[in-house]
Amino acid sequence: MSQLELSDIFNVDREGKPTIKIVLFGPPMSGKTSMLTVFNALRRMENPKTIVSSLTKIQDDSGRTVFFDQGVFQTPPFRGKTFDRLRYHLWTVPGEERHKVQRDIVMKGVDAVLLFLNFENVAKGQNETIIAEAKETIGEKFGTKIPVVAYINKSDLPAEDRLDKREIIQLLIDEGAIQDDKAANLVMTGSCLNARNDLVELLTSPKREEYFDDNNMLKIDQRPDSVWLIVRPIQKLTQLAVEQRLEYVQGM
Ligand SMILES: Nc1nc2c(ncn2[C@@H]2O[C@H](COP(=O)(O)OP(=O)(O)OP(=O)(O)O)[C@@H](O)[C@H]2O)c(=O)[nH]1
Ligand SMILES: [Mg+2]
Repeated sequence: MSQLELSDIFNVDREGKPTIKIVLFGPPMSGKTSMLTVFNALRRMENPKTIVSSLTKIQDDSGRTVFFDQGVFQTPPFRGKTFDRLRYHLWTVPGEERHKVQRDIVMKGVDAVLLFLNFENVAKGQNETIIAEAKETIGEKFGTKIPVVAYINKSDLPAEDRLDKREIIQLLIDEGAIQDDKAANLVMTGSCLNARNDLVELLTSPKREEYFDDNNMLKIDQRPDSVWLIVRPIQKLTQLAVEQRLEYVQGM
């Protein structure tokens, strides 16, 4: 089993590269497009070579997603080895209720789902609806063959404007999205707004040389904590997807 390559366990794209399709699935205005935008900015700042194709968007004039946003990124070379580089196809869905058909289309061929929830008080019902819809769309593979991680966005909001995290976790458990004993590992929180602001601050800092190397790239050890928080859910999903496939291959 030690000779297994990523291309043995993931689909390969037209160029023969192993790919993983991750969909950010969540209610309207939760910040899905914002997360993809921050992710794209981060890749540009850290290593533009890891951007395979820039964000493609189908949006209306107000920036609402009406079909999808998509960006393709790849993992950097691993210590110069000829290691299969995994390509991430990150997709967002349009959260508005009326765009259910588009959501169904975007979910076709999904490998892993990021349930992208909203901390805002007013979003309680929308979070509930979208979790149920994700489960219904994917069916029995939900959370098993297709791994699921939950991310609750807008943690920057003051406590009185935010939902209770424990209640959201309970909802995820009740809906069968996350198992009780795994909730601590699979439910994450963060703020795309903070991540964006912190990146802008680095770019405009008078102490730029502390953060950027000689090639003008952001040093990875200078990634702000807020940015780590929004990268983590994607990392976790990738890890789960790899583990899930290895188990599957080994069980054959
Ligand atoms: N306070 C706060 N606002 C945020 C955050 N992330 C995004 N927003 C704001 O939330 C609004 C919606 O963000 P989008 O990224 O367009 O949301 P979306 O989920 O793509 O929305 P749809 O495409 O309609 O489904 C915008 O006004 C963002 O600026 C966050 O972390 N905190
Ligand atoms: Mg959007």
